[in-house]
Amino acid sequence: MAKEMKRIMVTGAVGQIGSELTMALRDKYGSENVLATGHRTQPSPTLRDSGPFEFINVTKKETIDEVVKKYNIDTIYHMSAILSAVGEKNPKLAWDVNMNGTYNILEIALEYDMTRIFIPSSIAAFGPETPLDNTPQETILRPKTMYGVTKVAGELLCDYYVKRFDLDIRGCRYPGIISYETLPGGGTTDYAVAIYFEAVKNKKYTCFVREDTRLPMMYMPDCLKASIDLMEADFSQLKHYSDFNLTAMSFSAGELAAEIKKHIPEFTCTYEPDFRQAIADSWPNSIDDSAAREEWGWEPSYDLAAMTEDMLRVLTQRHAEGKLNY
Ligand code: AKB
Repeated sequence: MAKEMKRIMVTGAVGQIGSELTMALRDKYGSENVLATGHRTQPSPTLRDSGPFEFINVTKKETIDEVVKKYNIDTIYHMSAILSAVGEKNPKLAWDVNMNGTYNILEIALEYDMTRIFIPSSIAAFGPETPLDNTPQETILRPKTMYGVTKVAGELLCDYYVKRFDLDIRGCRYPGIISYETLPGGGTTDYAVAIYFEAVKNKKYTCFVREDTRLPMMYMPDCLKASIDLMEADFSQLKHYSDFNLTAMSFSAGELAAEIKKHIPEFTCTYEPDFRQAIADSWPNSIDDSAAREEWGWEPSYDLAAMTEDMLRVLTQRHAEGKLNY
């Protein structure tokens, strides 16, 4: 009989995914049962006032230990990470936060005999030798970024703790995540978020990857659904644990700009690739996520058209009210 998730902690709760995931978990499991934790960035008033919040440093195990004890935590969503672009600028920091942070979370999970742990991976686990189209679940994992290296090592470490220590750990390879609430910090897929904000604000955008750059992507509501559904799945039915391929759509930067233009005809996009082009080129065009569909019933709701309509509806309204924080 699976143990219940009663007291949840989210690390990286001030980040792009963590901030919205915390609110979704508070809605589902009760605000007082979901502890949001961040490093240095101040939480938004919504995050801070809707439930408990603490500052921790995932590279310092004693700071995790303290809040786990204080709040009697039995479940962790470990969302804090240094993303691909920042990781290339500061590989040492990426290793420290992503590897030592993950190791500390796993050791804490072991010490406190935790119910369940979620540790996401990313399409960054793949590399240029991986088949780029419809990338299979089981495939070559030879990333060329430090972020990717830590994601592959993280997947292996999680599987080790499942097999060796009987822990319940789950995770998926997130594609680029698009959202309007909290801006992403330092990833390669950030252009697919920035383009919407710039289109609404300035009617033009200079994209840092080429027009034909195609990557797997997902809208935030699907990302939240996937993260919560995977944690709710029957562990005994899973054949994979922490490395599920996951996707909702794939589009090129040019196709994204064309979709926005359908709503904002005067919008123009120019392309000035920088160092992030090489990272994008080393990642898949599209993903085969049939293992996630078969093992825990994954099915996305948003495609490019539906996501664009929703993103522009919200951002346009915020802009009109003078509330577009960008
Ligand atoms: C990044 O671009 O680094 C992230 C990711 C795909 O994991 N958004």
